[in-house]
Amino acid sequence: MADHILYSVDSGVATITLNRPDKLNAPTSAMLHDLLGAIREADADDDVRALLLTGAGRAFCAGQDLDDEAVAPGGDIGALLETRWNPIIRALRSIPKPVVVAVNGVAAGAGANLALAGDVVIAARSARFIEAFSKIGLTPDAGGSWFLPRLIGSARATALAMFAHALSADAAKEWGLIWDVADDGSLMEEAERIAEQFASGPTRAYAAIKRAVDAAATNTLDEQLDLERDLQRELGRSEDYREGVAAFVEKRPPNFTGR
Ligand code: LHQ
Repeated sequence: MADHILYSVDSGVATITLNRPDKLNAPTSAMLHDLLGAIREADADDDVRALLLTGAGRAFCAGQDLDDEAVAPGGDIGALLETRWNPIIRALRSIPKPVVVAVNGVAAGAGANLALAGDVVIAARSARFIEAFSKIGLTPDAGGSWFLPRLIGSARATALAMFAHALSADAAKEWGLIWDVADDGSLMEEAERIAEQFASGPTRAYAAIKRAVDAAATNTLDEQLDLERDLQRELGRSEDYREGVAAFVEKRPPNFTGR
């Protein structure tokens, strides 16, 4: 993995950092390839029980590198979505571990939607979210047209995408686009605290939560009740459920192992 994606594991947390700060972490095709590799590495490592995704420098991610020849006007830019962005979004939604995103600065275009693919998104107060696509004659991709209406409703989703306005971190929180805002100086400390908390939590329950919440987008109530039954049946046989109940009865904090 080249140094445009930084990867480290500590205290059960895999931290993935987009590292092309001079271009506001706008990923090239090669960088996207390595980002997917990092997510897969975190998925495969049993010692990793939470992911933390962030950016180096003053931006989180300014979206697709518009200088990349793969997105030259007139070409098949859908191919880059198919081979690079979409597998990343799918991987973040399907990895059975919580994904914390620390939005340390501007998140634009596919970079904004990459952030929204996380489970718990926390932004620095100075960060901005820009669904910048229509400024260059495009429509939200990287899952944006799915995440936005679910998170903030179709009226706000449509206007945000059509105006391509910058949305402040505070407004993003107020609208329900993200979980929380932190002062710039304490963002990483706060995001690491959350990721470490998740890394010692009931991993399988977290995986079930993300599956159930995503499935609710398309399921009927009947289908969702069936899914909840199935997920709960599996969790009921887990070591963490046994430990959780024992800890409750013994009035002590649980020691979850993710099994
Ligand atoms: C960039 C970029 C960038 C290259 C800043 N590319 N260099 C499309 C096609 C196909 C498949 C996949 O999906 C997509 C969807 C997309 O994501 S399309 C791209 C959507 N993103 C944008 O349209 C945002 C473009 N960037 C901006 O509007 C601004 O840079 C923002 C508002 C993010 C930040 O503005 P400033 O703080 O004023 O910074 P800056 O514009 O001066 O940028 C700093 C440098 O980063 C600069 O390079 P330079 O060599 O001149 O210092 C920019 O050219 C470079 N950069 N975004 N997406």
